[in-house]
Amino acid sequence: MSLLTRRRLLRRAALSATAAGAVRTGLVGATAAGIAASATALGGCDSSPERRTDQESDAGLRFPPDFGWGAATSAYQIEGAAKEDGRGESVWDTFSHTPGRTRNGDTGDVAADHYHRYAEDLDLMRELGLRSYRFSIAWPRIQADGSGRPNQRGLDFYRRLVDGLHERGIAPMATLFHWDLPQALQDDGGWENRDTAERFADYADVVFRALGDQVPVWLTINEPKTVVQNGYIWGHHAPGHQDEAAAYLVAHHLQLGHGLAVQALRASGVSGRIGPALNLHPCYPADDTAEAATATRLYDGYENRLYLDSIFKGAYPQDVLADLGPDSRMVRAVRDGDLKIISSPVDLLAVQYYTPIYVTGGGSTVQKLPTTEAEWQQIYPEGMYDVLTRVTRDYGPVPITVTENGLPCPDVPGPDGTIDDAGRVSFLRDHFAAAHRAIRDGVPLKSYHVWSLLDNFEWDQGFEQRWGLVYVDYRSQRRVFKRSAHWYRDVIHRNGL
Ligand code: IFM
Repeated sequence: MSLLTRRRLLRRAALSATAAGAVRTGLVGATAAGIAASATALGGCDSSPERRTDQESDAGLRFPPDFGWGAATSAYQIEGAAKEDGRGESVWDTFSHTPGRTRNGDTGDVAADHYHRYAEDLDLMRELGLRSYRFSIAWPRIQADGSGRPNQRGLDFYRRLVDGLHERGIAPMATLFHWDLPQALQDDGGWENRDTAERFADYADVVFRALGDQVPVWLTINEPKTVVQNGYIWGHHAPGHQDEAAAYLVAHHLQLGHGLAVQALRASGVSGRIGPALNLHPCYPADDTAEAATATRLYDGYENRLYLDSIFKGAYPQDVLADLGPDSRMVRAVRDGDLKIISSPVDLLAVQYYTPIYVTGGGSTVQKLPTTEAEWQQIYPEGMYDVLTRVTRDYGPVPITVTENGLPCPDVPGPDGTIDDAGRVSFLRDHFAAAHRAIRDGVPLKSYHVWSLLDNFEWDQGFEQRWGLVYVDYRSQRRVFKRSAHWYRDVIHRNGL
């Protein structure tokens, strides 16, 4: 086990096993280093003290004329209808139904009932003025067991959805895999099994041929890093393993699946554009020491370059490979030609930005900034600028879409029924302003999707964290625009702040 991962695991063991997230930054490390004295766990939704712009100077910022203002969701988090119309079981059905795995035992069985209420939700999107909607397709709806003959009723649902988007003037953006792997494939080894990457390409081909005439943008695999870290190192996401050797093997097969799906799109003759959806975390040294700078470089390798270098440069980063060691399962699994597949040319990069990471000389992490209700998330809008400019600088001018950015707030309807999530408004305004600066400085950013359209099933956190622009009363399934939704509608209308 690599030094870096051993430290992470030790830290994880000391953390309370509650919060969700792609990164587990170290509250414990923070205490040890004494650095986080200024960090406040807001547990709320206040605006960031780190903002670099003020509201007045942001006012008047205008985005490019055709900018794709959007919002994002994923299938398991909103659809419900877990057993309908031939849908098979996914790893998240298994995981969420296992006692103790999710907060309050919540599952995605019903979630926001979007499968039945999609038409109402499409109307909400129109009311918001969305120009783009990013959703995911549930693989087990299309192939219940992950392979073989497609389930027409599953395909029909997504056909109705994309048709409904077009009718409302909203461009569909479809993610092929947002973590709901068919359980049957997991039973055969899941992403540890190279064959899953092949199955994924077959499934992608089915979907391209069925919906390709109506979907202009495809995203392959959502946040492979989260599957690697949360699903296979920490184990608080499906499939719930704690096995680092397997984790990086999974990282390779996920990326192989990505590359094969890109090739499948080209082979299908469908004209859509395609790219990966990566959650990128800017890594900064926690102090001015040379040790912190060195440790930060390796941390960045695991967080970012492990996925960017392979896709855009056709090579895994040497420092990460060296840290994993030549006998690691991942290094042994890479076959001749794999990196060529993984680096099949893409049309765009989807960036998901939530938090920075501060790395100490010892290779652990500390929190230096206020967090949100998601304890792993520190609020740092400038990180959006840094991530966007970095990928353009290091990987060339590939068109970028932000496919996720947002925060959870403890949204409770007031006596008059309105939901005043002022902190979400500040958060989004600051991140939009940072994105605008990146565009000004040459980043080809084409669109921006807020996470999320609706409150939804936040994985191991169940329904307690509310990430939506639109409030969902899970008992009645009533939807209510939060203040942020009204504000976002005005932003879209003005095309700026
Ligand atoms: O809800 C998740 C989403 O599924 C993937 N990106 C991070 C979000 C917030 O944790």
